[in-house]
Amino acid sequence: MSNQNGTISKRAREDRFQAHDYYQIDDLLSEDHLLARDAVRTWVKQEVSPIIEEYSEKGECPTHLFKGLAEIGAFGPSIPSEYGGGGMDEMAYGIIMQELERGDSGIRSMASVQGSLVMYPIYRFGSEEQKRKYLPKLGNGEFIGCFGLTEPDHGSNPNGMVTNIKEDGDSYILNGAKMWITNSPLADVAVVWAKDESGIIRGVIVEKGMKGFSAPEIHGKWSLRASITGELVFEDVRVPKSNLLPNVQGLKGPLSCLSKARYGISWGAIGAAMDCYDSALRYAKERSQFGKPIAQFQLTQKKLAEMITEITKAQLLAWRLGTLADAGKVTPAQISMAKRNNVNMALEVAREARQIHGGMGITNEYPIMRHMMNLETVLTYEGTHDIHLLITGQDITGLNAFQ
Ligand code: TGC
Ligand code: FAD
Repeated sequence: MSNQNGTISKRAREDRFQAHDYYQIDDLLSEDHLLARDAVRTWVKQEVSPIIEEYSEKGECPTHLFKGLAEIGAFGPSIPSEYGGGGMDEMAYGIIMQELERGDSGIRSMASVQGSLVMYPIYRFGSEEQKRKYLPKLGNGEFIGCFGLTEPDHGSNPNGMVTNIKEDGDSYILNGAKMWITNSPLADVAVVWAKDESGIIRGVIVEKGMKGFSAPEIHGKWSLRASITGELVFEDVRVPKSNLLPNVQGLKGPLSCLSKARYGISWGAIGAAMDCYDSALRYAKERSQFGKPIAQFQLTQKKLAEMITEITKAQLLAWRLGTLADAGKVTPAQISMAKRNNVNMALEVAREARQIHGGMGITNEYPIMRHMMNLETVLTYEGTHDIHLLITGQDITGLNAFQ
């Protein structure tokens, strides 16, 4: 299909992936960060970009990419390599998420869940035996994992969960259901959060094939269509006591995994925004109306100038977050601010980019609508836009709006 200028879509796709480094943030990164960034950028360009529109349209997860993601070190980049991770720092982890989400938020999700929500809790809260059993296979993509926190009636308020475990000899009996779980229909391993008989939240590792455990797919999503989402249903599932994560109790267990994943999302969203900006800038220079390129109109320049300004501010926020994370000084509330700001920024950039593309902006010739629809999920999962505002509100006032 040709666009209104007669140029073909293939060219638009091949030309994408311009670097946008308005404030020379590359100067703040190490050689290793730049190498990781370039390797993932190349992989996304070769493996994701050529297929992603098709998979999104079909509403199908490109499962063959799990192996490639493992090979480029996208699963647990900051988990030590002896446990199957990448052995890199938090900055590198963020940069990798940015490059993956430049391709598609669903591809970044595949990596976020595997690394930050499955490998990380096992690494941080698991026994040595659990780490040795699961982490290498999750790191190399042999196992796919998922993270079950949200329930049908408990999304923003996970503390209200009703999924529960009861002791029975050398096992726990697990009952309940989780909803909106990325990768669940494919997962070999699920990290599930459930209340024990004292009402304390505990983490258990549930394996595919355990009797009474099923993971039906959720259909009908208009967002994150290349990522598979499902439920987790537990009907008297017998889970060996050795599958309990021994080193954490309470809501801070799952929330600290979320901190890790939200950090990655605050970087990832910048990648989606950059891809939309790239496409809009190129289109504005190529597309003429009233005898001149639309990039020459002041209103188009305003849109583009504001887009790159917001992207640059988000990059600086993410970079600073990375330095704080690497110094071990980052707070959950700082991560909330960056997740909320950067995802919202990316969604606004996608909307402006869509306008610049005119009618072409709604087609699959350009990545804009796919990113825009994806970002509606990213704005909601890992804590909604408003929940993160209230976390900031609580942090600065000392007053809890959730009670
Ligand atoms: P609250 O009393 O504030 O906290 C309970 C305990 O947890 C500690 N804590 C944290 N620890 C680490 N990291 C964080 N981010 C933390 N936030 C809080 C806190 O210090 C306390 O510890 P302690 O020792 O005193 O017990 O809890 P609350 O019940 O008032 O809830 C607070 C609230 C609403 C902010 C929280 O529950 C929340 O964040 N809600 C949003 C839920 C959410 O984000 N769900 C995400 C599900 S997973 C997902 O979406 C994956 S998408 C994956 C993909 O495809 O990429
Ligand atoms: P609700 O909590 O019902 O919120 C509805 C609205 O009410 C929102 O606008 C919210 O901001 C607002 N609201 C709620 N409480 C307040 C308040 N106190 N003050 C003001 N406003 C409030 N979860 C997992 O556990 N694992 C996963 O892998 C996972 N993957 C996901 C993948 C997709 C595609 C999607 C869409 C979701 C996924 N989630 C996952 C779930 C996600 O984290 C939740 O959807 C999210 O936390 C919001 O919960 P909810 O959808 O139940 O909305």
